[in-house]
Amino acid sequence: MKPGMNTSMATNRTYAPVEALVDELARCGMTHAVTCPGSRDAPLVLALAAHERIEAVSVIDERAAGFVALGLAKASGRPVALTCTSGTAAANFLPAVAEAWEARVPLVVLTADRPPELRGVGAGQAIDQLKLFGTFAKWFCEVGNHEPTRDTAIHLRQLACRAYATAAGGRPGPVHLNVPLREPLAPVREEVDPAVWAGRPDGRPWTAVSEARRVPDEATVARLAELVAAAPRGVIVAGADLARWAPAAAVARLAATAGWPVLAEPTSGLRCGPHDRSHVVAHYDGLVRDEAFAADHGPELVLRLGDAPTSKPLRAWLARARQVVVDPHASWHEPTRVADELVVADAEATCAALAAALEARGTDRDEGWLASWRAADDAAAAVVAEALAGRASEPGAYTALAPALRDGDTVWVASSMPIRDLESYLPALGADVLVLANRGANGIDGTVASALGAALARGGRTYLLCGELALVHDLGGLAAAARAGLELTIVCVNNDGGGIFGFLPVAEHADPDRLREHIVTPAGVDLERVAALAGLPHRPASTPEEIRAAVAAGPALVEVRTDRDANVAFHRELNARIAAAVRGL
Ligand SMILES: Cc1ncc(C[n+]2csc(CCOP(=O)(O)OP(=O)(O)O)c2C)c(N)n1
Repeated sequence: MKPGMNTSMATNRTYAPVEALVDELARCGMTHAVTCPGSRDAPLVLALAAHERIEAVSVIDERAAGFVALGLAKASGRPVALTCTSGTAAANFLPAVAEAWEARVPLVVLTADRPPELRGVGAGQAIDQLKLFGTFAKWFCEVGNHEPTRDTAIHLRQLACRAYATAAGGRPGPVHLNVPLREPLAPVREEVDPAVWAGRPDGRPWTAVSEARRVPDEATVARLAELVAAAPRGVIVAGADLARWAPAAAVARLAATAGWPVLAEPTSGLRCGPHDRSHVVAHYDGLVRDEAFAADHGPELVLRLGDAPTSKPLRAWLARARQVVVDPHASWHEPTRVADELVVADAEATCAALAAALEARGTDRDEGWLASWRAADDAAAAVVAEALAGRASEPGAYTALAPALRDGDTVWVASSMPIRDLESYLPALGADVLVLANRGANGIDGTVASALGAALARGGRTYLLCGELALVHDLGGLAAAARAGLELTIVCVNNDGGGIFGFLPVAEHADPDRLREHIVTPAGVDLERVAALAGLPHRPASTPEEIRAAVAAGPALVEVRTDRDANVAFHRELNARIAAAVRGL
């Protein structure tokens, strides 16, 4: 219970229905909300802030607020409310709502609006908010203005249940309720009968929603078991965000039963954690980059769980293989477009049923197959560890914290090279760490705000790994973190622009001056001043050892300066050394 909070204000005809809506969201299980300032949304904001079971965080900038809600929902796995006033405020939610749709993150977006008579007539702060988020919202509802009756209370309570369940259920994603509000917008006292607005007496939701798991039927399991058993040289690809759909132990058990390696993307939950990692291959990007290894290790079958990893060499290698994709939400996230089969079923249940079926029937295992993957991964890990120690490099900066990570830590990884370097070079770890990234739309926007949301959801230590453009892109997120009193630890590689473009053909073919000004875009921002904005100490560091020491001293913005051209050359050298080591096995 929040001390001193008036949890049921029920002060007037505007607040009473809004409070019923908010109370019902809490009854459904909502624990967090993000609020943005305004007058039109004051009833929504104050009702969320006052509710005893909802932790409300206030963020000034709606673009950052959207990503804070996204980070909260992604890290907690639960729908988070996000509210703002009318007008362009609501439009600033779009990037986060788009990412939430693509990445299947549940949000309940509550935009305050002018009532119908004040729309399209030049009233202040009014834009057309109907279906503002287009196809990115799973469900849109114009909540409307209603008479203050029991019927309205029942309608709103069930609407809240539907909003919560729609965001969380099926293919999870954002829902949008547009809430027109009339005066009084302030909590001035009026005669209100609490019985009119009350929910069910025992705190239950108005309508409890249960959703059956999509457990694969016996025939499907038997057919998949035959396929797996007939392919001793198979692999499991544990892709992005799999941790949200299946626990690592279930996938590890299936891998052990089949005798297959698990190519584990960093956000899959399989690369790091206390589960059995004896089948986990972390350096698959470096391995399949080598043509000889890729050709020798063409798999008989690939079972893909989670979204496809980012690695381009892996995607190309996968496209040549026979693939079965387990897709719990029929999302058709199948960028190779050559999968043989899409199994629409719960990932955890499918792994468990398949493992049980294989254990019962037995498999012809090819022990040499797993051993050769393991040996190659170990060789790659040794090369990477030796190459990164004691020197300044981007892969070294992004993987520096690996030995220092502990159970319960959260790592948020920015788009561009940070997620790619982690995918290529982060070794498998025993610490129970949650690694998160925005891989739905791969934006470099909202990175700090997303990490802030994850930190609020999880507590404990949160690390943000990012390039300096992603950091500068989200100064609003940094200001939001400072205002929320949350001290992030940020490891930021400053390579004077977008280092990723040096790896792309545009770097070879574009006019160098135009490339620099319009594509690489050095920000020319002093990160010491950026740190001051966030109230964080600024600590320059270069080697992994220095980075760990800088981080051990407490929350800070750790700046690692690198050179873009040298970084491209170093990646090529490192990948060549991995290939040479693997060929020498
Ligand atoms: C919102 C958004 N705008 C633009 C891009 C295109 N983009 C991809 S990577 C990148 C550069 C990122 O630079 P930085 O964060 O410094 O990381 P680095 O490339 O140096 O690793 C840009 C602009 C994007 N992905 N998202």
